[in-house]
Amino acid sequence: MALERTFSIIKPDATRRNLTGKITAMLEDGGLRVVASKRIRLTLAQAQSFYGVHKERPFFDELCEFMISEPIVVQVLEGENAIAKNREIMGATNPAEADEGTIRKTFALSIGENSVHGSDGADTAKEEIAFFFSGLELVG
Ligand code: RTP
Ligand code: MG
Repeated sequence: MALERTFSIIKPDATRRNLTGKITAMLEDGGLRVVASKRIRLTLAQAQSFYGVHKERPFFDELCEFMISEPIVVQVLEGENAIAKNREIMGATNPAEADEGTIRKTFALSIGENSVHGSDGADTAKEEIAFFFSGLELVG
């Protein structure tokens, strides 16, 4: 299978606890390569736009407020089957349901403050990468 790229966020609950390095190491140990990375602070409008697909959900406002509460680290990850592999390394959305050894089982505080985001498919990966990075910033 060809190399694939996916988009990842290290969320505010994790940057606040200085877990950027530990989480990145888990992604690398799982077989993914960081081909772009930056620490940024989202505006409310950017968070609402990024999570637009969830705007009718009851947790939308809370999610957007959480995502702007601290800086985040956005990354592009590359590897064989990177989208599915990243979801596997992350674990289930709710840490109580996540498998042992996953990022969310290890670090997440709750279903909302769950330490990482990862694209859920090829189309969203492409859109999410383009939302945060220009082609020049992707160094494979
Ligand atoms: P993500 O998009 O962040 O990778 O996570 P996911 O696919 O596992 O979860 P998704 O259903 O797309 O939800 C996006 C994010 O919204 C927050 N959430 N809060 N309070 C709640 O019930 C609730 N449900 C979801 C989480 O931060 C989740 O990652
Ligand atoms: Mg999702």
